[in-house]
Amino acid sequence: MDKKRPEWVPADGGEEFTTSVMKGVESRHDGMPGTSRITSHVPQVHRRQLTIDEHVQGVLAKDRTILARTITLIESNSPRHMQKAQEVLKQLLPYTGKSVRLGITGVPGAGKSTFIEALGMQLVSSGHALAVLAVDPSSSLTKGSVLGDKTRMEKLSRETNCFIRPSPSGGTLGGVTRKTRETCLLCEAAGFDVIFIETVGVGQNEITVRSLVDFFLLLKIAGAGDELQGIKKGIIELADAILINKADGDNLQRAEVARDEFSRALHYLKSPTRGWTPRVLTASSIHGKGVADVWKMVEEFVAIVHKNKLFEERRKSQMIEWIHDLIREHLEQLFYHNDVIRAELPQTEAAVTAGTMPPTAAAQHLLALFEKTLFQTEYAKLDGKPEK
Ligand SMILES: Nc1nc2c(ncn2[C@@H]2O[C@H](COP(=O)(O)OP(=O)(O)OP(=O)(O)O)[C@@H](O)[C@H]2O)c(=O)[nH]1
Ligand SMILES: [Mg+2]
Repeated sequence: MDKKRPEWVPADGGEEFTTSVMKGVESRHDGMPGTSRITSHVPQVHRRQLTIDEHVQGVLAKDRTILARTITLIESNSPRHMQKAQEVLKQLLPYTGKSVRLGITGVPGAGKSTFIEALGMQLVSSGHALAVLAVDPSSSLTKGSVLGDKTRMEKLSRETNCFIRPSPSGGTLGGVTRKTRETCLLCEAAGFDVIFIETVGVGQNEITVRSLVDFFLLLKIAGAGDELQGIKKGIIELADAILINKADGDNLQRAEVARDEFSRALHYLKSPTRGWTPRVLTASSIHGKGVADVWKMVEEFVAIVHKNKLFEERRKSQMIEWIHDLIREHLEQLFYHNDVIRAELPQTEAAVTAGTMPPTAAAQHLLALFEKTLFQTEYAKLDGKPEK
């Protein structure tokens, strides 16, 4: 079958862009056979790749198309694109850092997108430029919610001062974190002063998001039965605020009870942010009630963390953490993709489960083997090279 690649795939993009688009039915919108009336007159021009300078200047000029294409570039896993993306980012770094990054997480259906639409509309109308990055929209739990998000943020997506972008969840090396972090930087350079990162709360995600944002907001719904679960998992400890959403209709009273319960629970927990006491609020995103209070709280928070220097400090330590995350991931990949390790791992695991080898000895054995293969590769590289 004839397959066409999406328009954002660079002309000389290789297999690293695995997505392809199937050719549609050749008929007009009225269902009659023939070429589409809308596109028939448009010449099919293959988009050429932008230069580093065009990426940099385009992002700084707030050109949304170029911003979108630059995000696509940083999302690519091809080493050549990664190198180019790094150069673009390097040049944009001096323009980054001036935003408030808000992480919004909660179980599927908690109302994250609805809340973002409500708060986002308020922010945009008061002159803010807002970027919304929806991480993990294709998570196994919420398949296909990108489409849902588009409709739920319908008004917001039409605003010129708002930029909505789903961040892919898959990929190797750095995965979500690298791509989302770098997308944040690009959005900052493009002048967005508020960045929302929406993610489905499934444990690990919250920890990742915490390491990306200045303010971490946990969305909850009353009576979902997971109140205590959050406390047990330690997720609540990461939150700068908890918002009990859907505080409307029959649910209002339950939401208020939940708010009081959470407030009590928070009282015994350590705040994730020095100088700030986490709060619990209620809101009805669908009716826009209580939404403005969330932003007032965020502004109060930002003033405090700027004053006590935590804002800068946290951003710096997040970047240091980022380096080590990348190194760890790279080493892990090298280890688990190493042929010798792959061959040896099953029998070592079997020896441990059979009780003939202690786990520590097993790990030491595999690591020693790995180190040996690394050195062998290095020696092999030196072989045949003339000595200087
Ligand atoms: N009654 C009421 N319903 C709400 C409220 N906020 C959201 N909803 C509804 O809850 C459903 C889920 O809302 P979303 O905003 O898509 O939730 P989400 O957390 O983004 O969901 P995922 O992206 O799938 O994880 C929708 O049907 C919304 O209309 C609210 O404040 N009150
Ligand atoms: Mg959503």
